[in-house]
Amino acid sequence: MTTKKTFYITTPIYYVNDAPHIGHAYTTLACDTMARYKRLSGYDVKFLTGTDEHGQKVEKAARDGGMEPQAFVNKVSQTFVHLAKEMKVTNDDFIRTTEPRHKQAAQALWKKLIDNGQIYLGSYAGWYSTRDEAFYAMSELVDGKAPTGAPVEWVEEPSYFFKLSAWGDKLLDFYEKNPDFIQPESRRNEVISFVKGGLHDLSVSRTSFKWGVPVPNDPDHVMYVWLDALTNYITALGYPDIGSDDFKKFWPESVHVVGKDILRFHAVYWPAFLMAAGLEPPKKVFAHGWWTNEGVKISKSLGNTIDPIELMETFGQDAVRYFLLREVSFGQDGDFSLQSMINRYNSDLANAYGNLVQRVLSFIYKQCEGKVPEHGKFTSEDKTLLNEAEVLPEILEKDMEHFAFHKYAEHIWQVIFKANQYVDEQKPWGLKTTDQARMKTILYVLAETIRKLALLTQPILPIASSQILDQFAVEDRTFDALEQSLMPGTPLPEPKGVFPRWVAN
Ligand code: ME8
Repeated sequence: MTTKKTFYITTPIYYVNDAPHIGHAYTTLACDTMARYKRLSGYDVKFLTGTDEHGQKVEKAARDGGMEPQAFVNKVSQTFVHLAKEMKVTNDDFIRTTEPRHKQAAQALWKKLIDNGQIYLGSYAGWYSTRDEAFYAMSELVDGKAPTGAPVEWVEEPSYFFKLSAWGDKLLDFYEKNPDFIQPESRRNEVISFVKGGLHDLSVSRTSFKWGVPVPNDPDHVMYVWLDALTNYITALGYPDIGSDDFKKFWPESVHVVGKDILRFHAVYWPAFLMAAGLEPPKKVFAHGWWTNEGVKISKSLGNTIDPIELMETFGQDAVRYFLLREVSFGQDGDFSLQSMINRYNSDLANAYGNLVQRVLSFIYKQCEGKVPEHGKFTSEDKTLLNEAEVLPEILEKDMEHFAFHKYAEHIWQVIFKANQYVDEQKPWGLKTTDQARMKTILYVLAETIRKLALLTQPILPIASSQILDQFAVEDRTFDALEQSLMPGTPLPEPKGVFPRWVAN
């Protein structure tokens, strides 16, 4: 029996203090693209997303909305479930931190940390930002605010502490032995210098409000929302049952994709909690950049959040995915503008990809009796194009290894542009009456190139790729099929266009 390679990918679990916006959609789409890519490459994949429902910030949002926290989180978490469905995201599970399975896991992790002598009772006196759900040292404040710009308040309360200060050297050692753990590289350096600066013990419980997982054996305390939230990644694998199938299969083969705002929690606190509990840290944390809207930070108070559902209704799911993944290098900040969305759509999707598929398919349908054409001997131009498509999967594998979604798209589009150029140079329609055999060979080369391209665009453009593959009557759609070729004579359905040009009304 051969065992498949496994791959576990997670999004952050999103706070349910507010409706999802384009930033949340972005992380989820990136993970979905990677999950699809790995499945097509033959991996056994688990893809997790979900919602972070405890803590002071969510409690406050519920009270501001005049609702009990449980009723409020039940309602808002559904907007995240709905978004994932609308985006056709292929998550295997959706975790909510108010579920019994999660409460059980978080409390079990707590008990393990107590048993291992990693948590002690003390009292906290310092600054706290509810917006960031983070404790800040006096020295970190900038003009009386958190370094993120969030307001802080003075908090004094009994609190349990995690002995984070004891984990600095072990973390540095771990980063050194696992140079790919934090990506991109620049972010890794930031984390290393933060840890080198010295770690303080971390307050991991609160007593001034109740909306959280109760601390085992001390009901006056609720667990600090980040200790609760980070545990979600192992709850979904069946923790505390570390002998469960999913835990054995997927831990620690895991990648946490997060925004750069929450890297410290994932790259410092989380591996320290896990090591302290006797568990292995995850394989990788990838921190991507921040989206702005027409150059301005996206925020509810500025009223400039972008609703991903509205955007998908206007442009379609595939176009939104393509734009977000192609427009900026994954890891860098990016700016959303409607005009650049329209430009990308028209130049790359309508004019380049859509047009290539459309003109080749309709020509084959009319001139080759609706069947995959026979081909003769290939010329050197034919071989060049066929070869471009043949070597592409290897290039793309490297791109995906580095989470370089923008490069993945760019490399595919280079071949799409070459295929369009080949059509223009070979002029198959001009051969209709003079050299049918050559015309068919050209069309075969194009059809086979498009088949490969459509297999490879599946992770970024799942809907259009599937429509294109339908039109070439392709059955096997895994990346194994990249090794095969179209069978001449295969009947094809009547072609339908993909990506019509976007014209503003
Ligand atoms: O931090 N650009 O939840 P959250 C890019 N519950 N990505 C953005 C973005 C933007 N403008 N805005 C949000 C939390 N994001 C915690 C996580 S995990 C154990 C707990 C994305 O609702 C990005 O992935 O504030 C960021 O890290 C995440 O949403 C923050 O979501």
